Amino acid sequence: MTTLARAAICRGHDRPFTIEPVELAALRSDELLVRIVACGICHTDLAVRDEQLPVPLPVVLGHEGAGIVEAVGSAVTAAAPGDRVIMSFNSCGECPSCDAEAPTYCYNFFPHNWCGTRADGTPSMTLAGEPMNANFFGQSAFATYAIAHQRNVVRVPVSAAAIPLERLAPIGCGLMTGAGAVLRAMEVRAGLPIAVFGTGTVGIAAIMAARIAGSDPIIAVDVNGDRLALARELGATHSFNAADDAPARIRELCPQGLGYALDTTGINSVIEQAWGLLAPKGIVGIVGASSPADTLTFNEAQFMGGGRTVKGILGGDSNGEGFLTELIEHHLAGRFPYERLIKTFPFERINEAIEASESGLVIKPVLVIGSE
Ligand code: CXF
Ligand code: ZN
Repeated sequence: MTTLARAAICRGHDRPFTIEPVELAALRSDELLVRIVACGICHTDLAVRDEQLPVPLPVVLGHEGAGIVEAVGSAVTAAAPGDRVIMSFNSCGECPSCDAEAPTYCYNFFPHNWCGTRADGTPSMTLAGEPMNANFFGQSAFATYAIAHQRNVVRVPVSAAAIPLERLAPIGCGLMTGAGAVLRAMEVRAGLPIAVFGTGTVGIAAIMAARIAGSDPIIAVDVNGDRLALARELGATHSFNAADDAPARIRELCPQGLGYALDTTGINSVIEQAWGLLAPKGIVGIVGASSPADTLTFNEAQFMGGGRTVKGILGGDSNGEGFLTELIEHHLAGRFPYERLIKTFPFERINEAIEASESGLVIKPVLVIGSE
């Protein structure tokens, strides 16, 4: 049985998203039909709109969806009809990365997340009878219904029954990316200094995670004073304006160097500065999107001599359900108060929500698409 839905169609950077009637394909045995309650907006959605990533347009975006399972295929064990679920990225489950519980580095990431169809090339959605690109991150959740998969659906634990889905939705991408960079990818050790460059969703999630890990000091760097103030409220012990010679201020505060630096900006000069601030054995984590043509330069003696690491990190090295459940537990315990970043918008106001994100007014816009 197919499903009628309404979805926000993205046709490129110079066109507003338009909400139009679509039809979702009949469920396969390993798929779930999710009635979407809410979906966060992430910069990756906008990078696709702007054709900076190889996802075909037009397309239905949205990859921080949460909702209620409406139906499941015969082979699905991840959730059952009526379950509250959050969705994250999809993966193949069969490659060396997936075998090693590192699905953000899935060898088959593109066909499972970004090719516009199911991994086997069949469309999962039509618009006016013609195939529409969808299955974005295995969900395309800027819609009233989405087809999800056994591997990208996480059941909300009973302990979080009182937390609304509009708050849980964004945990499956930006928040997981920042927190996981600190807690999983860099395995930050207590007592060592960390600096986080950029205080958007990913940077502030990293700062909250650094507080959980016991980093000291925790330094936030940005050009936006309001965001630096928020970073201080949520865990940063120090904040420096990037325009105010932040590297010199960091050197003054941490003369032995940083144990960890996390770049969320994707700006080459910022990454190279961060690298130059590392203590022996220090790690600089790179999570910001940069231009595909960019090349970084590091001094070789400093690199090898101090045992320093430059680490590219995708999705915070999340392993899916295990890490997302851990983050929900931190949130319930008050250690991960990311609700401070969220502002909700009705689905119909998707273009306004995007504008609020791009102007810097709102850190994490979340679309409310249906009721619980
Ligand atoms: C992704 C990148 C690939 C792994 C999961 C998260 N980021 C999306 O914005
Ligand atoms: Zn994202």
